[in-house]
Amino acid sequence: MTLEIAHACSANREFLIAGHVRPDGDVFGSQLALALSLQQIGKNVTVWNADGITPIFKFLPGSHLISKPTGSRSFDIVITVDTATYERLGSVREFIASRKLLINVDHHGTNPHYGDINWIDDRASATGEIIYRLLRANNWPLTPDIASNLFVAISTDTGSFQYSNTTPECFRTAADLIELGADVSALSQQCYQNFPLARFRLLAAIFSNLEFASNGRIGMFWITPEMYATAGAAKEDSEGLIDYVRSINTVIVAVLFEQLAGERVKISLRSKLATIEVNTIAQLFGGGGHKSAAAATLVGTARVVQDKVVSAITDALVAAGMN
Ligand SMILES: [Mn+2]
Repeated sequence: MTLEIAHACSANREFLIAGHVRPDGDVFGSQLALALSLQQIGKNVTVWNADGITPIFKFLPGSHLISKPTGSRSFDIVITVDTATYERLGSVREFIASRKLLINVDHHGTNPHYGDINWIDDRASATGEIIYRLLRANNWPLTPDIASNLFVAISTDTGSFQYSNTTPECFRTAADLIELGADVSALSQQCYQNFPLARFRLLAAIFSNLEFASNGRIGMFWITPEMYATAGAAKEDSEGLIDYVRSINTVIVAVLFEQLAGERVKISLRSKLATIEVNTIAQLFGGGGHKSAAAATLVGTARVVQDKVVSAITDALVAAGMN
């Protein structure tokens, strides 16, 4: 796979690195690491994300390279990273029709291989881990700035090396990245101890409206546009709040219901147990993701959606021997 990608890259010059909407540390870290490395071998690199850069990730080296799509352009190669479906590129899709080749690099097992070349490895802790292998295999530059981006990609996607995707390979990669110049303490402070107060106002609102089902095994909460407004919070301020709910001792599956326009509800699912695979549950509703973290979007009233999702999770809990 690396050979195929290396060959395609060496023969071309105009690159776009794109990633998914509602961006996270893995997508930004992967986008920037790849962009900085390709720039150093003389490529023209554009980096687009439909949502632009999130304030908390502005510290990432090279973050100024990230912009929202600026209009239709002609690219030789479009590389998507960490993007489980083509739709997840959001508005970027409208501007990349003119391209020779689409390369799809991702670690979501549900990825339908929408690229011309696909490197999908669901054993990789983060897409950043795959990008690291790509750079290493091709002998492309791995500067301290690039290592820092990859370290953040892996750290954030593993919940700071706590989730079940934290493999020996993931730690080996992280160790290499530290040797290459990633500053663990400085990067962790930027990622985990640098949130605006509005995020905690949102968290307070969430915790005063928690709901439980299945003897506390399912912990769930809603986020509405009104809650964002009252807290003075931005969309990205809710990123990761679901982890607080998962951390309650009885909870095995945490669910976030997010009210979108037009009776649409986005659900995010997190599982604490290997036997409860939430991507299978998300797929019932047309979504996807990882075994321990997945999402889907449903249409319906709040009550109907919540009942459907709770009953699907309850079925999974019963199937795993819990009732
Ligand atoms: Mn990821």
